[in-house]
Amino acid sequence: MKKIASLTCVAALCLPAFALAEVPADLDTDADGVLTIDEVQASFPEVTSDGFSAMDLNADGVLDEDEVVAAQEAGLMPPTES
Ligand SMILES: [Ca+2]
Ligand SMILES: [Ca+2]
Repeated sequence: MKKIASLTCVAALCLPAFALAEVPADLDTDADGVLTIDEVQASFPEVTSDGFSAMDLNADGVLDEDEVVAAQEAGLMPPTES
């Protein structure tokens, strides 16, 4: 029982951490926490694959929250705050 309780506790602690690392919800249409090029282009058709690659700092093919913030600060992606 003790082990199950501590696992539940860890899971509960992890959830807020994920919530803090969310990408803009209006862009993340499948809500998986990262943006694909399709999701970016759905809102910003002017973003090219080259532009997306420039934003994808770790080159894993998706943008996480840090990369979105960096892209917006660099002017590569328009701000999403309405
Ligand atoms: Ca997504
Ligand atoms: Ca990435």
